[in-house]
Amino acid sequence: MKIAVIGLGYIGLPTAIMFAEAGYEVIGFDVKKDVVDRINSGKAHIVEPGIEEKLNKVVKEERLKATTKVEKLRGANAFIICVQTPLEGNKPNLIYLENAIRSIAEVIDRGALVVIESTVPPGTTIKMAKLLESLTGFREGVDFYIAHAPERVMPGRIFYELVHNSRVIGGVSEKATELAVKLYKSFVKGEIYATDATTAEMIKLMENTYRDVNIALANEFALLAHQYGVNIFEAIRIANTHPRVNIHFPGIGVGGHCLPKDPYLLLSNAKKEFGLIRLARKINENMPKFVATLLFEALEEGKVDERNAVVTVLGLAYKEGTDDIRNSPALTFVELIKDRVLEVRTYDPYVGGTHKSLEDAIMEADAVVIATSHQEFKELNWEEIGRLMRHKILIDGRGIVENPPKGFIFKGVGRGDV
Ligand code: SAJ
Repeated sequence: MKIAVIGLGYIGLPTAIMFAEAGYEVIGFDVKKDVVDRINSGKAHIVEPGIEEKLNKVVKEERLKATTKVEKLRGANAFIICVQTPLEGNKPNLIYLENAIRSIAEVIDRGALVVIESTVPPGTTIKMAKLLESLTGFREGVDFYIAHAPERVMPGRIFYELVHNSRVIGGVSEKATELAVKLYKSFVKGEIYATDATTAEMIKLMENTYRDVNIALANEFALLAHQYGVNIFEAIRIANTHPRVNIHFPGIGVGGHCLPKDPYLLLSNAKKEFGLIRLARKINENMPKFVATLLFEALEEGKVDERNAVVTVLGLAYKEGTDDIRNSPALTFVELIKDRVLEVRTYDPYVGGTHKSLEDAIMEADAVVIATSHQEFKELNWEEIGRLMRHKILIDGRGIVENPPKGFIFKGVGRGDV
């Protein structure tokens, strides 16, 4: 059986490797020639633990080949689409997905299965089925089958999670669901839940929207805590001892390639306007601005003229332990303050930044702002750091500093108690 994987990025490449390891002949397609050349030489273009070794093996054994030529996909029994579905001005751009369907239309044989892994607005898989029908004259459920099988993995744990996470698979026709479930069972050990295509699309988007809305609630609690003089982290910790309460954590914002985008995908095909999800997005999008306010208040308290201030931002990644900076609130924060202060320095042990070492980054700085909760930052000795700074101002955008360090002007998201 031959499987074509279209889009060899963060999800497509690991998925292609899993199918190759499961014993299929896999042909990977990408429009980027440099990516394809790298893969064919056994080298990955993405960072993920274990990927180099696995890729090298399947390439050497000729179980995975990459190509930029649609023609090479001919004869595939299944097409797995893993292309990006970016937002443009809060509206999804499905051009990459449509291009993938157009490519498939050129080479698809009767009986083949098409699986969309890319995150898409509800209703998209059915639309793509219709597009493929109009391009080929084939019929879904008769001549070809199409299903949605959203990915659920977390970067850094992809190979473990691809195998062990449970999955949702929904076909346009029942036969499509059945064929897709059977295919994924070749490497998925977690439970596979079968449903229809639009339900599967909604489930994926609901999962990330649930998280986004709950983080927005935590952020609103944090803003309230400033008015009531409360340490929100203490309050959340105790509230979460209630058996049916699970409040998320407030912070400088919500980044990554999923949470800031998926709520808009969920709303994009809706006929009516809905308030809660959009409001939650706005609350989260506003958090970098709130942290900037804390910074400028602290500078004023410390009698530091903001136009002369040197500010060091610790962390650029969107979340701890990763080098991923997509939609990172740290970047938004830097943009917000850079024209108001003299100098913004950045340091991130995973990403890099303007300074290579922490010491250089904080030397003679007036203020430090924590924007990512990397473990390295949780272990810092603030009294030592304070000795290197020109002014001791610390802004905690991630709630990682429990006790305000001595001699500092300290402010943090949700730290109404200081
Ligand atoms: N964040 C908070 N407070 C919290 C939790 C997270 O401010 O309590 C922030 C993080 O710092 C980060 C952002 O939210 O900036 C997103 O982080 P995340 O860990 O919630 O999500 P992602 O984007 O890394 O991965 C999510 C995951 N979805 C869920 O947990 C429901 C992952 O399982 C999905 O595979 C992924 O989205 C995806 O591809 O959809």
